[in-house]
Amino acid sequence: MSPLAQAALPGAFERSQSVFREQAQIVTPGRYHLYVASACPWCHRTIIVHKLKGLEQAVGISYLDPIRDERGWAFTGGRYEDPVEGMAFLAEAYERSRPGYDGRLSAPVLWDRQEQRIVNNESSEIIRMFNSSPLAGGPDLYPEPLREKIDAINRRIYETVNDGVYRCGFARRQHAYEHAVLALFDSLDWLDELLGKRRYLAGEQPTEADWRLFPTLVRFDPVYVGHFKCNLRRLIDYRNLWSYTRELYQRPGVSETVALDEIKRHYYMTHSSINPTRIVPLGPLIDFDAPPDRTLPAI
Ligand SMILES: N[C@@H](CCC(=O)N[C@@H](CS)C(=O)NCC(=O)O)C(=O)O
Repeated sequence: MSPLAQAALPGAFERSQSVFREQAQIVTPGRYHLYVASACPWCHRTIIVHKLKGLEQAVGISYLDPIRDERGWAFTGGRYEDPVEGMAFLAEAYERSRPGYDGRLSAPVLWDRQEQRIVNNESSEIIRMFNSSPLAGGPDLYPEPLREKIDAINRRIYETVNDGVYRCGFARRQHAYEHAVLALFDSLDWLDELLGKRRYLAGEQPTEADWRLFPTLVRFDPVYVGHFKCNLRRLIDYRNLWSYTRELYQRPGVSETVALDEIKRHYYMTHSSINPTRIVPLGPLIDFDAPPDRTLPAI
């Protein structure tokens, strides 16, 4: 079913579009700054690509507190500080960019320090800007010959998996929930089969398609199975998909981008309509460092 048809279901969750969509060429070191919450899966993909492309010196990062209240994402001190602009809330970035702005205050945000405004708040576009920056190193995550394939994979994964888990968790009617859960697990079954044949989604090397999927997979058993009722199966029940998740986790630089404690506290303590007690479960015990055990056909 198309997103339009899904959105038309009574009680279905509908994500609104990001509104700052400018494309910037990241050519001047220090000009752009990334505001993220490690807990958020959309931010997580930008953090991973920033790291894999070696942009630490060129683009600074400030981290937001994982617990969000009605004032939105905040810098609460300590690890969650904005030394660059001295903001206390991410709302200030939106207000400074567009005075009177009253839309969603979402993270991630790519901020232009020179112009003092938000350039872009759409993670899928921020990772493309990082990937193509002349200041970046590392592998090309969106290689020309694979673009069509990557786009097609991204489309299905976005609708049914990345956003799919939210469509399960935030559905307000039984039918909308069931529709989203079935589409989600249909895609996980497809991915498990695909990853029995291919090392990564688009071939032998990871591309942005893998790094867009990974943040959802890493949150799956700790959060989505329980909190969002995505519980037909667990990630660890899918042999290939679970091994693939560990393989990505164990690649250099990746594990340090995964803040499991923040992830759990964010979801369980921020969505009080789903979890009014705000109690954060202790489990599950899950070992992302366990050795991979996929058997792939020789190429
Ligand atoms: N399409 C956006 C979605 C970003 C998004 O929804 N972020 C969530 C955090 S997981 C957020 O900031 N929500 C707060 C709000 O919407 O007020 C992207 O991929 O960048």
